[in-house]
Amino acid sequence: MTGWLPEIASAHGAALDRALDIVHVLMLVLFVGWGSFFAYVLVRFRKKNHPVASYTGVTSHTSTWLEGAVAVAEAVLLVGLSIPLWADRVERFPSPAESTVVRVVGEQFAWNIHYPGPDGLFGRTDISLIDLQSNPLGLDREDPAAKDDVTTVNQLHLPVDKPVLIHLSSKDVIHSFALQEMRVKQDAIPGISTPVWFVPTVTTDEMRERKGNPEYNYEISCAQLCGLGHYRMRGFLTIDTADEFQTWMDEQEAQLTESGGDDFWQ
Ligand SMILES: [Cu+2]
Repeated sequence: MTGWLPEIASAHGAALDRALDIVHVLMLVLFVGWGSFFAYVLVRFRKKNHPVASYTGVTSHTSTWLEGAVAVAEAVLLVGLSIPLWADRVERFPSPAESTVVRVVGEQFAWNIHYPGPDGLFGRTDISLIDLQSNPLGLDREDPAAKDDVTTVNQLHLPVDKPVLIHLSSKDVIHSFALQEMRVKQDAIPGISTPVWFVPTVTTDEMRERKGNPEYNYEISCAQLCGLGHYRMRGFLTIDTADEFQTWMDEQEAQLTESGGDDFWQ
């Protein structure tokens, strides 16, 4: 079963969709099964044919066996399918050295993106330095590690076919970082940095071609009702080739030098 979900553009997406399909098939079987049983019972034990209630009730053990079978099927789904899938997400994190590492900080109502720059180190951030217009992340540009850090608002660029390691947090309330095509959805919680990873496999250009829509963009949506402006908490994700990503990053670095690091809102 495909086609009822957004296109898949990450390495683990297909396995996740398969699990979702199987769970839906089981639910469909249960729905039809119990629905038919209910209809059968209504007719079979209608009052007209049974004016007096039976005090012995059902003597066959069929329903016990059926319920046992359902429990076994659910256990197999949980232990055999879902737990291994989940373990794959939480136990096999890529090493930072082989990944594109990014910080994403949600706020009402935007996604702040923070790249460590060529030195690979995230500069210090301080809540007292936060300025909603010029420094929404509170990045301390005096910190040597922060000098080359690139920040954007609602613009996340990532290279294709390379693991992405995102450290997710929030400045105010609980948001949820959702990348539909990547099959990524993770709550962003104030005070907690939550790692989330995936491997994008389809560039934005390839997806535009596939969709026949040259305007198509991957979006970052907020999947947690987080306030009045929740509906407009939308960012954009661009999956580049390695070269395109490097070019984009170089442009950001160049702008940083020009603006002295204050050009946050572009
Ligand atoms: Cu939100």
